[in-house]
Amino acid sequence: MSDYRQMWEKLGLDLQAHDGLLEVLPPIYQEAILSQENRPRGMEYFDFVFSEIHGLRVKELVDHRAQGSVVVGTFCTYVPEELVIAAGGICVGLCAGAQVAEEAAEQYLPRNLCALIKSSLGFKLAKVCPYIESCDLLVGETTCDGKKKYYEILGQFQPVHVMELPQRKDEADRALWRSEVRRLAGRLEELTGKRMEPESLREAIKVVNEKRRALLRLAELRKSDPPVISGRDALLINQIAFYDDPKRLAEKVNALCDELEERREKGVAIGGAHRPRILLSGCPMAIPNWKLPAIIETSGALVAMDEMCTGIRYFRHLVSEDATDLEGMLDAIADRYLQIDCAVFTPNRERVEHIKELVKDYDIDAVVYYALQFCDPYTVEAFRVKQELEKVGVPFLYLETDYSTEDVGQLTTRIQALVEMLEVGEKGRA
Ligand code: BJ8
Repeated sequence: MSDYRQMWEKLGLDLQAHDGLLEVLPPIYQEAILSQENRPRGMEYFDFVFSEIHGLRVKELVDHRAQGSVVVGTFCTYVPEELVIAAGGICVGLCAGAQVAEEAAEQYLPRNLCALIKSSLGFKLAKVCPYIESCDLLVGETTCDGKKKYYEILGQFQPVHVMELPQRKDEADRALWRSEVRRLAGRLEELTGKRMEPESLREAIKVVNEKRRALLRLAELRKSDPPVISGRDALLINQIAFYDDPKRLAEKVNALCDELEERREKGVAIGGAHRPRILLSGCPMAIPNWKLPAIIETSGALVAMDEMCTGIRYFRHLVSEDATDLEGMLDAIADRYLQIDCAVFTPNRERVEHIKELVKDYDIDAVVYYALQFCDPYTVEAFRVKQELEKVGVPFLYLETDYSTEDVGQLTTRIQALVEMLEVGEKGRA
């Protein structure tokens, strides 16, 4: 990593603060990820990508820009990465998953705001994120109120384009969203000085769909029992999918899936617990937020699936590849993204139905609901999810937390109690 100091300096990072950040990451990674037993060989690539998190990939962004192309940063799965790729750009997810410069962020933001937003601003203010500093444009969206207002502040530091995301899915909303997708395409054309060509957009749709297909293939393999991959490793891959090169990522995920299929055939399972099988549902978990999955998987359970934006919500729907002209492709992109069932929508029946489907498909023993403190959409929607799961007799554990480690003991106690309860139930049925 030391070879990159000049690059970081040029990007305007605070080298001392950045050194501090790079020192704390390896031990967290060791404890949450590398300590697992019998991981698939294919995880080596993702370990390498993580080890180079502020190195090689950032260098690729810098080189890309040196050739006259752009880098665009996003904070939400509603922002269509196809458009960025079609504009010849690289799209990187910027959500942050660690407590950084909280006090500095609280100069701009209220204390009672979710950790994800506070931490994203913290990384910017502390000048420790080479990704955000590499961006020519940040694309925000009107999802929750906190983010909406946060983008106004972020706009004081860097160019920000905000997409107006409707909160319902009626025809008028679809029309608005389709026009917003075109407005973003226009903004990217302005940024690059080039028209968006149908061939580039067609290719971009294919590239992102291929990434989604690979992630879906991996998700399918998580149905295996005994499990061939842990929830933590699957989460790491999903987190990396937000910033790695999409073609390379798809290739590596597919190679890993070949290995996992072989493992399944031979009955080779991961070390650690295989049951109870947990569905994690709720807010996204950005790198390096592995707190909850690590607690669950060291408490004798397995995270078999994640119903979150750093899980299946990110890649579940594909963009239709049927359209032949630019307008048709833009509509297909808008329609695909409007299918996402984030809790900011009302009504949001699809999400509850999807959770119930996942419970069946992944042979889930209990749902652990992960809400970031002060996140209104997900904390409020938890009630509906609980109600519906109770009707079908699925155990539900609601956990509200943030990025600190102060509540690890308390969370562990609650998760262990759930695991014990499920194990007793299992014995009772046997
Ligand atoms: S599509 S989940 S990435 S909005 S946790 S900032 S909602 S207060 S992250 Fe999200 Fe897009 Fe939805 Fe996904 Fe607000 Fe809640 Fe914070 Fe959140």
